[in-house]
Amino acid sequence: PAQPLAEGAVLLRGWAARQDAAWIATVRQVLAQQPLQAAFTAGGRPMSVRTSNCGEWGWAAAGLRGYGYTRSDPLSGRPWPAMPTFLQQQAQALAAQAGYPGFDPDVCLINAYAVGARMGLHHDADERDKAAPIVSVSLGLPCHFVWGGLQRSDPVRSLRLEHGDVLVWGGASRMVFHGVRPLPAGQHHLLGAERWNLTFRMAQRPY
Ligand code: MD5
Ligand code: FE
Repeated sequence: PAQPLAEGAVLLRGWAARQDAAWIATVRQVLAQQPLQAAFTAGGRPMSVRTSNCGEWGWAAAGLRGYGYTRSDPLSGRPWPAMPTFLQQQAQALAAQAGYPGFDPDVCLINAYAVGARMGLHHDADERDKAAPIVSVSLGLPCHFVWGGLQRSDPVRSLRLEHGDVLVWGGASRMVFHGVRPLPAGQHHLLGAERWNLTFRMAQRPY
């Protein structure tokens, strides 16, 4: 059953675990076309998370050249690989389950965390239509996810996200500040010492 975590935010605990082999095989196919690569902050420093994308658009952080959604990888110049049908359909079904019918993502951003990798507190503001939710799927090692309010200075809550957990962020929760604490060491039977997070977004399409 769907648990509301906050207004507009729905936790579907373990919903991607039942078909985890299909999720992982499909992501590996994307990574064969678009390998994980380090992202760079606006200041030019490498981030600890490595990223890939599939879909019409992708999110790229190319350091001094800025960051945002592009149609092609700024490093290779090649268009992002298409979003596999399996990912598109799963993301739509998960969003509908959370109360967001009509979700039609044009981006799947893939974040890969090695042990120690983290993501600082931020909110996701580059998408055109903030009415569209973001569907987040976690695979592999568990992490400590933190999320707060609409102000950076708001107090944060911590949530352990495990393999197969799905979070749908919409409505009043769409713009909350969030981050990921440094990934604790461990071994996952399918992903080894890594965590993957997939975020499905409507970056340029209207919702
Ligand atoms: C992650 N990724 O675990 C997280 C999961 C990112 C990112 O934060 O930007 O790639 S997505 C969590 C998320 C997305 C949109 C809104 C909210 C959380 N939120 O309202 O807390 O790699
Ligand atoms: Fe984010």
